[in-house]
Amino acid sequence: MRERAAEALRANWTGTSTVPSRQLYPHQWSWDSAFIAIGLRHLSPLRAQLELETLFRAQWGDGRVPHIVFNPAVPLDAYFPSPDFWRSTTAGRAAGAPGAVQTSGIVQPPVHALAVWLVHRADPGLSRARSFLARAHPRLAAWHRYLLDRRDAGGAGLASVVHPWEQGMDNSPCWDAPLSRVTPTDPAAYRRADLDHGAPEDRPTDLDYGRYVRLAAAYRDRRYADGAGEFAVEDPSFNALLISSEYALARIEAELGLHEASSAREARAQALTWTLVERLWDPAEGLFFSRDLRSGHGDGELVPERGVGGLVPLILPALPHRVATALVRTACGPHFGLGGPARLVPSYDLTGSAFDPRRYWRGPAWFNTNWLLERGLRLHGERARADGLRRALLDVAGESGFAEYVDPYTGRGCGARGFGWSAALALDLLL
Ligand code: 9YW
Repeated sequence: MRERAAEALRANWTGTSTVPSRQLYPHQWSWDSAFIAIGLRHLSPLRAQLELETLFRAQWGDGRVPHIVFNPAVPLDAYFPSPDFWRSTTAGRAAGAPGAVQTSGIVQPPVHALAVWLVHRADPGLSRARSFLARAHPRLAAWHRYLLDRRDAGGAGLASVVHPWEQGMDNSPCWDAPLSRVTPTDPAAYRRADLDHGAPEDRPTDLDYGRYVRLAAAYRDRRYADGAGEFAVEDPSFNALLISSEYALARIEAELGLHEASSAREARAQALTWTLVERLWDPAEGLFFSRDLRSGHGDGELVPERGVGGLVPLILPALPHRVATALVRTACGPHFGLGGPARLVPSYDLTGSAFDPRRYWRGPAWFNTNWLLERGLRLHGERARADGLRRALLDVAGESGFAEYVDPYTGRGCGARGFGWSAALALDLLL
């Protein structure tokens, strides 16, 4: 298993970073790279450091870390939207996009400080010799500052996403309501490269794509200025990952001798956890929900769809005990089937009307979200459940050839094989 996972990661390594999949995603993706580095550290701590450093070389002047860093050697039509769509070196200039590389202009979940910390811990000697933490620290601090300041569209302290691609679970039913207000771009205006490699019944629909393209083009045309978009959502998974990375950044600061900054950051991470509970927790449902800031009045409204993102705050150490207990109950109940009918936790409510066991983030199980839940269960003392999930994750990863995502009941693989984070996170759990 270790050898096969290592082989998949070697095959996806470009020399400076790792692609999620050679065919479907031939560039560098932001949160993929963070998860990949977490696995890669067991094979080569140096490569794991380079993976993250390559990504941070594409950081913009305003602090944002782009969701894609394009490989100039890959043909333009291999992935849509291609670099010419985003115009990072022209439209992005207003927000400080780097001139030397082409990137997208939206972001992805901030798993990076957590990855930097775990990569450091794998080989502290190498890390010190290369000043890995000292060089990463200002970049991570600027990245978090961007999210907590410029993306605080709701004014409560949480970061909001301006596109479903930013949250990472592209076509989750959680986005159906906020997306329904967006007029789709005419499909004749672009060509979906994803359908060259992925089965249409597994992928987002054309209607979804039209809306993704409209939102991204509008953001680009505003020269990536924040605050005015049609789509603004406070998401529990995105914010939980940010808070978890704030804790990791506090540890990085302590390691660098920045003790005051470290304590202040840790206190803030705790306060943000309570804000997350205040804004997004639904005690009756025992789950976190996304807040659609553009619906209703003033503060927006919670979107009543049960996505796996609503379980992800289980990774937070300062979660009140009653909330953690309720989350575990929900994970093990009929909607997510952990330890019951589901082999792995699905991306969306098994009983939901939009549930589809094959279609991307509308039901299939993903390895990154299951890895996060395994960590969360362990953190909150649920050792037997964590062990069970770890075993299932390893079995399904091996059987499916490190599939991109799987049917949550049968574990049957869908999408790409030899997928970057699936191999990396299996490797991480093996050790
Ligand atoms: C796409 C690369 C990315 C992931 C996202 C996933 C998908 C891109 O692939 O988005 O074209 O649909 O939804 O989370 O980072 O693996």
